[in-house]
Amino acid sequence: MENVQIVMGSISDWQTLQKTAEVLTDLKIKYETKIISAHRTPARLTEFAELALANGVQLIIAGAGGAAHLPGMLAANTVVPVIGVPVQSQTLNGVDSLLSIVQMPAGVPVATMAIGEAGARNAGYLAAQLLGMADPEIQKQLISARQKMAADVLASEEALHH
Ligand code: RP5
Repeated sequence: MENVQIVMGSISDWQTLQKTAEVLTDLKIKYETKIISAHRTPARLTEFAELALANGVQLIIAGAGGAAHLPGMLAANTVVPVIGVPVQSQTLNGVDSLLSIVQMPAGVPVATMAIGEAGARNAGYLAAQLLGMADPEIQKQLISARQKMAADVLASEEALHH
């Protein structure tokens, strides 16, 4: 059974991170959600990350906005892979979030997605692709999701002509 953790910095990030959850659900991958703030609950962040490996966590998907230190600080405290989702902030449109998440020093990577909803959805797909390397059932789900995407494009073109 897979162990994927979706962690967000604030309840206000859920609007974005629920897109990750939807993709994982579509692909029949179980996940847990947590709200852990790098700035408001720093001790909880350290504890969660330090225990992640021992708790069997396989992947952490972390979304935050603004001074988005959550994904990087989780990555700093564990060798479990971290996928980062920059939440679109009000003031700087998420460029602040993106740069806070992507510019990690060598040795402590965060696999950083695009800003906002597309990034949140891709975090789900990337998690599935990584888990799929050791799980043929997940790979099957991914292949049929890709086929559906392609079929939707053709159907949209068809609709254009009518
Ligand atoms: C970050 O600050 C959160 O990830 C969120 O995106 C942003 C704003 O948080 P709230 O003030 O809405 O709780 O910690």
